Amino acid sequence: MKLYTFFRSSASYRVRIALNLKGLDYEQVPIHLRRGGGEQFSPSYKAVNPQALVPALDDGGPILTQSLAIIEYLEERHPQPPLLPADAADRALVRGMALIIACEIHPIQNLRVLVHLKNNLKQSDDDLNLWARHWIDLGLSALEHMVISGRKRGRFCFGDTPSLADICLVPQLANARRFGCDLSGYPALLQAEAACVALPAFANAAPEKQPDAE
Ligand SMILES: N[C@@H](CCC(=O)N[C@@H](CS)C(=O)NCC(=O)O)C(=O)O
Repeated sequence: MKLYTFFRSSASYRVRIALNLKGLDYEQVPIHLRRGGGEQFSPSYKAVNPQALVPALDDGGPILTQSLAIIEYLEERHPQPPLLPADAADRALVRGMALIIACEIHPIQNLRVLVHLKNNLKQSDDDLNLWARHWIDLGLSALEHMVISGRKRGRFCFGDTPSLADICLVPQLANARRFGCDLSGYPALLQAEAACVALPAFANAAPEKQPDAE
């Protein structure tokens, strides 16, 4: 299996965690998102992913893109250990938590959005940070509430085993710290993060542990 990835990319980080939790071997193909204007825009990478985003997964069939679609594929092909609960309503709750991050937080402060705000809309670096922190805080506040009031309150976001929600949470918190967010208002999320990073699958997926880390 070949994963097109960038060490600091939180969407790639999600897939690395899922692969590690499933105990799957994979080769990393680093795509540097900054070097030379961004290797994601090279014709050779756009042939892999026309969206010019990482991650992408080559498992011998069609190239797969979109981190959550990739993780759901891994879940179907390699069901153990499960990353989603057995009950349909519980699964929807966990997917809902993951989607708060993957749909409502991450895309609004992704690299290309910030580059557009800066280069074309002439916003300052300070404004960019304020923008990112605003959307991160809004999403994390909702997620904190969902975790605390969830019907399976445990060590992780949902219950006592890591799920798709935790896979999205840990990279998003790392990203939040890069933008200088104050995370002290999210004790339940920090507790889930601590439980996650104690597991080698999460620890070994961390940006600083990757072969392309700078
Ligand atoms: N929804 C996509 C998001 C992928 C994405 O935004 N990747 C970022 C890195 S985390 C990227 O490649 N950014 C390059 C750019 O913005 O030019 C997914 O979950 O895979």
